[in-house]
This record gives sequence, C-alpha cells and structure tokens, in this order.
Amino acid sequence: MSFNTISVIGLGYIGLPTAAVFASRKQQVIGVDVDSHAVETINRGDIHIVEPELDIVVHAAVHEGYLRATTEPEPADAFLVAVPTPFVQDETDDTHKADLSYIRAASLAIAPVLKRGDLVVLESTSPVGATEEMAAWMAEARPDLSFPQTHGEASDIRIAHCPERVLPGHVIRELVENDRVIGGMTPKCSERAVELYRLIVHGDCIVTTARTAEMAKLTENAFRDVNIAFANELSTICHKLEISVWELIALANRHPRVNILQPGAGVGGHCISVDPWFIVDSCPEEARLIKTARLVNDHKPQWVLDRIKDQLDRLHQQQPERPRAALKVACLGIAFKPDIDDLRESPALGIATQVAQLGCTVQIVEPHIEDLPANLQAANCQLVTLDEALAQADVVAVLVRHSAFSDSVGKLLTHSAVVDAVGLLDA
Ligand code: SAJ
Repeated sequence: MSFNTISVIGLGYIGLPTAAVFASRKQQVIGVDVDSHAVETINRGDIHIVEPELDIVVHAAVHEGYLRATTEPEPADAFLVAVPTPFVQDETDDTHKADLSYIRAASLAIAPVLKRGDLVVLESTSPVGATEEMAAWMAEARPDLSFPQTHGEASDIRIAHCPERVLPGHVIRELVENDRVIGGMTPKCSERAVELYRLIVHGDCIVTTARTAEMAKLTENAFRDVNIAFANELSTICHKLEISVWELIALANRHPRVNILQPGAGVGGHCISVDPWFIVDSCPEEARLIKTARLVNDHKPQWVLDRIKDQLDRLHQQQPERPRAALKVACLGIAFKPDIDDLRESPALGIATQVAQLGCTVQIVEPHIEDLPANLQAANCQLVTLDEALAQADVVAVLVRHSAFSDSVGKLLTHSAVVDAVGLLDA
C-alpha cells in the first residue's frame, strides 16, 4: 500500500532534509513547523539552516510542487516526528533528564488529524520508552482510534521508532545511503515503516523493537563519545608526561586491532554530547563508564583554556609592563567540528568566549562564517583572517582542525606561543 501524503513534523536539521528527500522521490510531502519564519522560507523554496546540497533539493521540491510547509498539521498517511529532544540538567544533583515536551507537543498536534491506517514514526533521538510514551499521548487524545499498546497487530494506528543517524555536513547523502534501524511497536508497525523508508533508503532497513531501536541510536553516539573521551584523556596524560599525543596515537593505531580517535577541544554538536546522558539517566547505577566519558569530554574545554592561561601567564612574566588588554589571543576555529559553519554546542566557541572574559584582546579566525555570534561581538572580539591573526597574535589557540588552516602550518610552527588542541601542527 503506497502513501499518498507524508507529513514531517519539525523542519530542522533532520526534518527538513528528510522531507526534501521524500519529495525528491516525487512523494507529496507536507512539512510542519511551529516556526512561521521557517515555514515561509521553505515555501519560497529557500532554507533556514545550513547543510550542503539541501538548498538545491528543497528549491526543486517546492517549485515542482512536491513539498510545502505549514504551521498546522494536516491529514496524511504517514507522520515522521523529527523534533528536538534536549536534556534538562539539574545543577544540584548533576542529573540530566531528556526533555520530551517537544515530542508530546507534536503528538498532541497530530492527534486530531490521525485516521485509521496511519503510520506515525518517531525519528527524534530518544530515551528508551519514548515511543511508547508518544503512543500513549496520542491514544489519550484520540480514544476513538486503537493503538498498538492496547490492540497489538489489530490497531488502527501503526507506530515505530526509526532514529536518524546522519552526519551533519553529509545529511543528504547519508539519508539515502545509511542503513536504517526500524523498531515497530508490533511487527506490522515495523513492516509499514519499512515500506515508507524503502521509498528513499538505498541501505538496509533492519527491523527490531521500538525499545531496541531507541537504545541502538543512543549506543552509537555513546560509543563514539567514550572513544573520543579515551583520546581526550590520553591528551591530558601525554601533556603531563611531555609526550606528543598525536605521535602516540599514530603509533598505537598501527596495531591491527587499535583505532583510537582524535583528541580535540571537547565534544560539541547536539548529539554526541547529549544522547549518552539519556542512558545514564535510565540506568545511573550501571552506566558508569558512559557517564565518566561524558564528564571527561565536558572537562576538555576547561583544560584547553587552562593551557591558554599558561601561555598568557608566561608572557606576563616575560613582559610584566604589558597589561592584559594589550595581549592578543587568536582563536583558530569556533565551529563545533572541522569544515562546517555550525556553532551549536561548540566547545571552541565556549573557549573563545571564556578567553574574552580574561581581559585580553581576542581575534577569531573562522573561515566558515561572515559575522561573529552576538556574545563575541559584545565582548569586542574581532573576526580576522588567518594571516592577520598570525601576524598580530601573542598566543594562537588552534581549536578546530579546519582544512583551511592546513596551508599555514609552516607559519604556525614558527610562532612562539601556540596551544594546539587538535594536532594541526603534528599532521
Ligand atoms: N570529535 C573529536 N574527535 C574525533 C571525532 C569527533 O573530538 O575523533 C568531536 C567533533 O569535533 C565534534 C564532536 O566530536 O565536536 C561530534 O562530532 P562527530 O563528527 O563525531 O558527530 P556529530 O555530532 O556531527 O554526528 C553524530 C554522528 N554519530 C556517530 O558518528 C556515531 C551521526 O551519525 C549522528 O546521526 C549524529 O551524531 C546524531 O544526529 O545523533
């Protein structure tokens, strides 16, 4: 059975590319978002987020009449929920709970337009049990329809979890090529969801339960977080032991069964630094390693800041007559990872902000943005070119390993005060 209309709820970094890719397969897609600015932008054929190739796909989909956006849900045969699931941090007991309020709001928004035979898929990365909660919210709002939690295979509405797994910067390609884990609340729910994803996915669609699919996504990101934490911990150990961590990792990785990731300025973005907390929150007694990895990675920006302070203190001792404000620190990169312009949850941005609070003059080199974010502008930071920074800065902090910096490694090697958080100089 085909789908006449597919609706995507939440037109952000995952929802909009997903909607556009379905539309590019000549499916009728209705995108829904509470943000009327985003809706208007999309309906003009433009995009409100940055992702390579997305502009072309959205422009074509809208102008060919396959994609339109609205703020109010409309009837459809399949609903894909791709809304944020941030965490709420309790500062007093250091717990991090998933905030499911966006999923709840989306469930209640689509409930009135649901009809018998519809499929609802939760794509948002969620703690184990969230798909069942979503089903319960919809069932409460629509007592006239039957749902899998009470009616199993006989239910009117099919519900599944199919976590998004695409890498920012490669979303359009990975949406099509990656395998998908599809966890239905019943086997028939999975079957219907596979029919939907088969319309766009060239990878395998692997069927499991909703709870296992939820945990699979969290596990992938926790695995990466733990492995990055190992690299970050090595970097601080090696600093103390006066060993190059970059050389060390390159040597260790020559072992056929060792593959250590790269240390950096910390772990940023909306995914890897968030999702492991959902496991920790569900199983605080058991998830000891996962929690420690989070703490190790969250501490890394402070450690990098301390290395910058060491350099400033050294300069101050050498030139006590120069006031702090006369000392220039250049921060190379403020994006959350290399070769993108995304500043969300960026450890490098956090470090630059804290350097500005030290009272020195801060220059930012970020080849992927036109303007500095408001907080750095307010702190009188300047957006400069790499050459300007290298000519003027007393301390250079390499915070993101953008490809654009590679050509200047020679100049950086001759600078007397470089804090290299990402191993640019050891390439
Ligand atoms: N990082 C390091 N060292 C490394 C690799 C990464 O410090 O060796 C840092 C990056 O600089 C960045 C952070 O980790 O600050 C995260 O970057 P990333 O490239 O590892 O991952 P994301 O957050 O862009 O995307 C991840 C992906 N998950 C996995 O690779 C397991 C992606 O497939 C998911 O879809 C995405 O999370 C998501 O939406 O959950």
